[in-house]
Amino acid sequence: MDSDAAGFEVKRLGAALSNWGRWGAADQRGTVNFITPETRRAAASLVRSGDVLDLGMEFGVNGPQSGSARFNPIHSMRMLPSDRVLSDAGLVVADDVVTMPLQCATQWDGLAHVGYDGLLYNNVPASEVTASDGAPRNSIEHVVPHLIGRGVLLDVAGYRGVECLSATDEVTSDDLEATAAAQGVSLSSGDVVLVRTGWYQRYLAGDHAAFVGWTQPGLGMSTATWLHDHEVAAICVDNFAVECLPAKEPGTMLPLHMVLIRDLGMTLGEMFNLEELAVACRREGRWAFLFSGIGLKFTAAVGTPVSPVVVM
Ligand code: UVW
Repeated sequence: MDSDAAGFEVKRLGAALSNWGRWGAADQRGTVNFITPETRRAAASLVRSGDVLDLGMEFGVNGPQSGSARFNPIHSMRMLPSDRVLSDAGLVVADDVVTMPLQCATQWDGLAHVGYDGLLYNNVPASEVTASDGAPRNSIEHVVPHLIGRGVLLDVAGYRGVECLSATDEVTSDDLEATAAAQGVSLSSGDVVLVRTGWYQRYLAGDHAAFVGWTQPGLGMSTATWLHDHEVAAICVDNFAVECLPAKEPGTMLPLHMVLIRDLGMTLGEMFNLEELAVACRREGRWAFLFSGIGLKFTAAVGTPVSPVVVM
């Protein structure tokens, strides 16, 4: 298939799976609408030990970025205890400030992050995103307060019997289906699905260049239909870009981003640490849990850093 044909196929798939208008012409929440009070109550009933597992990176100078347009957080102090004593009782204070790209570490990609043919999710013109105003519609603050519900881990690396998928591996819908079946877990509408490839081990090993490099395992295009049909609320992967890089469709750039974000209205979670979670799920013999991924409500932003957790 040449690149024109591949691009056409990506757009054809996007049109077939489109959720535009499904929750109204003014909707800015997309598939997170699948999470309801009812699905949250069911998720809360999964809590057993109350132990919390941290799925996020620290936001600091040792983050994963290594030379691209994105950089690691720059943290500096605005007030130091040594600057002044504030009261007779000896009160001192410290304040700090961080400069960072919102997409530099564990993060959500929101619905204004990517589009094509001049349009973002739900028919919003991409030209609305401006340097001065950011994204007036489809911005992240409409989505992140609602990202708490039932999470399901699909440990594809574990299912395939490897520590980590190889850099050129693509995760297909058949892999997701087979992993869920082998784990004995069924998907429900409104689930947040977390897919483990093992790639996060590159980050833990200090190989940051590989971790955020442009050759890595991830989801392939066939997963778009699977995610749509299972009414998945959000997808999180332990790699840099959710999808495999480079894409298998010739001449396309981030084609799964295009279809999931722009056509389905799905929020994508990237650089999630699923290592300890996989160990805990295997130990307990269960793969569903209460998940919280409430990020920061940056006004008119296209993404947000997040400190996701699971309550076991
Ligand atoms: C990449 O940059 C590859 O992905 P994202 O923009 O979603 O972080």
